[in-house]
Amino acid sequence: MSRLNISANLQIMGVINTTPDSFSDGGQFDSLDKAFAQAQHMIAAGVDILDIGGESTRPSAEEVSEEEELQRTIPLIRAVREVSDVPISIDSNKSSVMRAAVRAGASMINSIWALRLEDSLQVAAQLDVPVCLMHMQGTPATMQDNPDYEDVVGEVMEFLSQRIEAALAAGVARHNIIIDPGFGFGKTLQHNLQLLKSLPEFRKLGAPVLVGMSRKGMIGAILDKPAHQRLYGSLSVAVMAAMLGADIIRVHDVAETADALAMVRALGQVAS
Ligand code: 9MG
Repeated sequence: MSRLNISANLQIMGVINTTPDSFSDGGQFDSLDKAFAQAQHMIAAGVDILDIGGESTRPSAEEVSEEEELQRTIPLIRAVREVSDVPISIDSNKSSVMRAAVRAGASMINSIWALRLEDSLQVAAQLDVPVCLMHMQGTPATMQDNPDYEDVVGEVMEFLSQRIEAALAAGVARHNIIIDPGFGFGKTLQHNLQLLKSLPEFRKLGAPVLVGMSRKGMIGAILDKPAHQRLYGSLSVAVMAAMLGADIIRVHDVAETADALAMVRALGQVAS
């Protein structure tokens, strides 16, 4: 019997951040034209889902008004919809932005707050689209000050299990729930590595597992390299996550990740 855990539905989510201060894009894609070009590039490279966000999660990032977030994301969603039917996820924590994004053509919600803000649980239930519930300890502004757990894997699993229950109670369909351990969100390097190693455990919660480690500090801490030099580290952790059972891998470098995951898929298809 094979000990591999490769998902039969392994997918690549491409990060399209429209914030001028996005940590790894360095503001490169801060205009609609540049973000649209980036989306087209990802579509050509075979992306499965585009994740469009208008608010940075960097600790030092400024809060973005609803109006600004709508201006950054909605025209881009509409523009992508005109040229492609690739699934679009809206990375937002404001229920008004979620609603507007789905109206403009998005078909998934990415919630780093696991729908804990405003009336987002109810809105997600009404919109009836897949929703990613992510774990985060603290808030984006303070989460890396002193991440602290007695049992990081147990605590993150317990949190996600409670958020699944809350979503179900609010009327979110079980088949629409995706979970995410939230790499880098209130975690030290050791916490992140423990979570990665324990990824098969998360499948027991009965929902697809999304992971995002691309270009993150955990890679920088190991390689001692800045964000723009973390491609090989990002590909390595994408392959590890795929072999440990992740279903959706959120990345900046879609073409390169597509090649790496094609190799993983080929292994997954070998009869044991
Ligand atoms: C918006 N964002 C940044 N990092 C992320 C991650 O790891 N997972 C999800 N779901 N969203 C993220």
